[in-house]
Amino acid sequence: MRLVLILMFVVAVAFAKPKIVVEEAWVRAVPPVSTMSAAFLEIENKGDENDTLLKVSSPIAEITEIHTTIMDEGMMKMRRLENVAIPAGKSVDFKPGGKHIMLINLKKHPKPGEKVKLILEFEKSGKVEVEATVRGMGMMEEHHKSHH
Ligand SMILES: [Cu+2]
Repeated sequence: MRLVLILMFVVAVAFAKPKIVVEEAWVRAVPPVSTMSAAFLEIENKGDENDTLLKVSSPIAEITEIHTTIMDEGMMKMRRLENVAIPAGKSVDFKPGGKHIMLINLKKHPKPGEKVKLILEFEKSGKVEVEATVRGMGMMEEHHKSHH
């Protein structure tokens, strides 16, 4: 009987964990003169425990920072975030005009159609690697036009 209880406890602990799923990852294509770009994605936690995104890195950038966009006296400004909470059962969007992954001091310029590797590091889930698709500016403009 005791063994059964112990086993049940072990199983319960094993199941109580975050389950991170990264979707819709893309990187903005930039002209060769630009030293920076940004990556956008959607992080979903399908598990039953909270997790936290601690850092992101990419082979194409020397420095990678997590940013959010804020309005300060009518001006759009970017602010660096130390980490981002990914609560259990919730998804967090990184999209233009909001949170994004800043790729600073580009070693390689992302061209439309290419794949860029992003390595996300979570407090509990550890490292999660994703392949982000590079999208061109033209595609961005078309996307904006469709809203007007
Ligand atoms: Cu930024």
